[in-house]
Order: sequence, then structure tokens, then C-alpha cells
Amino acid sequence: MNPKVAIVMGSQSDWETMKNAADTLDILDVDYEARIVSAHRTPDRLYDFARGARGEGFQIIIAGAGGAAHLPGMLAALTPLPVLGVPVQSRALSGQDSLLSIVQMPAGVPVGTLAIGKAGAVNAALLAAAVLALTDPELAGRLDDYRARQAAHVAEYPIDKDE
Ligand code: RP5
Repeated sequence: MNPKVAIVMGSQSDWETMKNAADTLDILDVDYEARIVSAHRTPDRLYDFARGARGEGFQIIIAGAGGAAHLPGMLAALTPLPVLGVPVQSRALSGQDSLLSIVQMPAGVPVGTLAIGKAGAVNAALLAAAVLALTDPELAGRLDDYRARQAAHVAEYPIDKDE
């Protein structure tokens, strides 16, 4: 079966961030396909991917981009699939530019926008998995286990690390 999640990014340089989404999906045993699709440098590839994504069997797209980050919004304009946008931390403006570019979509074309950087990439994967888990009880169980493991790693009382 084809993967249901696509992870797309504007540049190879985004992979360091977007790999966190891939790693999280790996932990949850969710298949995905990762591709580089630049809104600015490869607009034809963007169009072809977005127009074909549903037909390829994808159900959710996680899109990461930095700077003038048009990729998630353009994908959302071209496909009916839900798009989760991850603002990549840019060098010049620390990802504030990416965040505002992705989050401020006009009414009618939604992009579910996550936090800047690693947290956003991890959470995009968790959100995608949560949506797929609505119709996949085994995945729902793996998500429950993920949260239980996370909770188990949180100490109840703080300690002084320099003692
Ligand atoms: C965006 O420009 C990409 O998403 C990336 O975050 C940023 C910089 O790209 P590179 O110049 O590193 O390829 O399109």
C-alpha cells in the first residue's frame, strides 16, 4: 500500500528539521514518503505533486519551508488534502518569517500551522498520526503508548543538576 503521509520540504536544507517528523512517524510505524518540492525553484514539480497527491494515495501532507515559505499555502491551494505547515527556522529571521508566511492564510484555504523548527515537525507528525488513528485502532494504540512513554519520562520532582 502507498504511504498515506507525504513529507515535503522546500529544500534539502529543510531536511534537518523535517527529519524530526520522519523520525516520529517511524516511531509510530506510520509509512511516509519524503520529497523536496520548492514553490519558488521547482513550481512545476509543486503543481504536479499537489495535483497528483490524492491520486497517489496520500491522505495528509506535512510541508516544511523557511523564509518566504509559500510551499504549504500553495499545496493547500492545489489539493483538497489537509496540509500541516512547519515553519523552518531561517538564518536571517529565526523562522519568524517562515511562521508568518505559513500561518496567515486567507479564509478558505487552510494550512494547519505548527511551531517553528523541531517541535513543529514532531507535532505535525503526531497530528497526522492522530488523524489517521481515527480509522486505525492499532495506530491509536501506538499513539497511546507514545504518550504513556512520554509521561513516564517526566520526573515528579525537580533536582539540582549541579550538586
Ligand atoms: C526555502 O528557502 C526553503 O524551504 C528553505 O527553508 C529556504 C532556504 O533554502 P536553501 O537556500 O537552503 O536551499 O525555499
